[in-house]
Amino acid sequence: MTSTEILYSDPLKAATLAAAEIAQASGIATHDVALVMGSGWVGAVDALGTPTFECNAEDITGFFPPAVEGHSGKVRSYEIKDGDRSIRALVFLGRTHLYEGKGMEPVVHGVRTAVKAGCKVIILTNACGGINTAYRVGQPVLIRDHISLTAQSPLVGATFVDLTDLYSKRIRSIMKSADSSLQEGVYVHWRGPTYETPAEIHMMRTLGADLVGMSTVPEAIAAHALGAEVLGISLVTNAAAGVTGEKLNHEEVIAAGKAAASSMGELLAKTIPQII
Ligand code: 8IG
Repeated sequence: MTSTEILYSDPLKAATLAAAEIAQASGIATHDVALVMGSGWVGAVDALGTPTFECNAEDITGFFPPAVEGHSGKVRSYEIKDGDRSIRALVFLGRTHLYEGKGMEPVVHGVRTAVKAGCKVIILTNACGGINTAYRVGQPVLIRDHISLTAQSPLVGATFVDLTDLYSKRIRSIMKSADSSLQEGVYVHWRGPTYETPAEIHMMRTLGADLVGMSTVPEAIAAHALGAEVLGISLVTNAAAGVTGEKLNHEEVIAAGKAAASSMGELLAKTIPQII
């Protein structure tokens, strides 16, 4: 069987194999925390120091080459020192999205691999549109809860997983103690690849959403279902459709991400030792 066939026929086995390959190649038997760096967040990892290991994700079982600009498709290991304690962070630079049309398995393979690699906490970052008109471009927002509009789940069968504390209250409160200006919001998952129409954004706001994006929700569910604690952070990189009257473009997203990356990275570097 090819690596892709294993992913689709037995995703948890693919994740177990991928975790073993990362342990073997990096020399780090278990990792403590995983970070998935979305569009615009890649520069934030510089604040974690120099990686002790890096490889191309596509060289590991079940991973595909990157499909989006701003997503480099690397897997790295970092050592974060906290006194005499050493925290091992597994970092995915980029992710697979539902709109790529490869189905759900590649979308959640990274977080499943991270859990199999030992990670108890999964930090999911993304760039998103701001539906809440109080948000400004370049502002990070903690995901408090989500609304799924894709009608797709990474889980199959009679797995009735509770999602009442999907985005860990414990971790959100650590983040807010570290930066009291952090806001929380409800993230709505839109399949894409088109952005929304202004009418769809109006609908989402009416439903109670503050942020809109094309990722994170399946990964949060898959990680939680395997017992990991989840933090989701969105960087608002554009006002959602119809909010300002301007059109949306991907370049704006990349630029806003670049501008905010270093302060986001410092926040993560500072809070990870408190979270783990
Ligand atoms: I960045 O406005 C980014 N990702 N669905 N809508 C959706 N995804 C996004 C948006 C947006 N901005």
